[in-house]
Amino acid sequence: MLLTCGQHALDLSEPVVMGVLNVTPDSFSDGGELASPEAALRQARRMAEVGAAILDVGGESTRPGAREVGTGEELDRVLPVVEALVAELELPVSVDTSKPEVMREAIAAGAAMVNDVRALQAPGALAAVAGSQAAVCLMHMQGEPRTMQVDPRYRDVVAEVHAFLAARVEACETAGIGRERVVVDPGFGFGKTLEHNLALLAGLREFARDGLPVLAGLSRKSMIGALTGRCVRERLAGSVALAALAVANGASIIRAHDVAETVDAVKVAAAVRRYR
Ligand code: 8Y4
Repeated sequence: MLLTCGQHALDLSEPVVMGVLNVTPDSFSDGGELASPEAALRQARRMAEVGAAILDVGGESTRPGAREVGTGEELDRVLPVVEALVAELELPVSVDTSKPEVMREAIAAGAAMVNDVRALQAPGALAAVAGSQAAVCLMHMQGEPRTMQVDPRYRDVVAEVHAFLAARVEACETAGIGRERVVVDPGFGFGKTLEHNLALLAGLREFARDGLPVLAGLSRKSMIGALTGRCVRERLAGSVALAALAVANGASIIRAHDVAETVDAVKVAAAVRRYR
């Protein structure tokens, strides 16, 4: 399976790792250490060296309870990093944003993918991607980051998330974004209880069956905290275990903070999946 990703054709015949590069000063996983483009670039080089296939640059914190960021502030954070990464590295660069203006500017700066936790639902977002060759990751979220973890409810979480994503894939096709550049993502932790997250991971094959690449973002998330009692900086083993399980259940792209460890987990899980 090949994903059209701007100038790149990303080979997904084997699952790959997307490295997370936060450029938010308040990012709770990196404690604001990555405020400067230079620091982001150093970390990006390291991720590329240890086997990341794609890098995801995000300037808007979407953690539960996070405040919203203005367009100007997000552009100031993200654009210098996207420009530097595209200039120096061979890998496709993804921009994590829901804002059409940020999408357009990042794509103009060379971004090869838009990773949108709001699945291109903002007015103008479909058009911002349609007029390019960029790929898009359509993610499911119930509610908005500030309040999404307050009593999320589903009748059948796998069926509802699947139906939402199918409708967004269709909206993309209607807007001129062909399936060869679409990735789907159930959105672990985005308006989901532990039980919802487990149901989605167990049911991930349902999503992969449609033939589109499935992205899973589980790295350091609160479901690991709920299952192990561990704080964010102690969640590496849990994250790696979930990455392997997601691959076993059909995921093609694993979004992760700890790239080297996740690349190994993805390789062993892919070997087992291939054998099955
Ligand atoms: C510790 C560190 C605990 C980070 C939680 C978190 C996804 C995503 C995020 C995802 C896609 C996060 C931008 C949330 N998660 N994009 N983005 N899929 N496509 N939380 O699962 O990493 S941010």
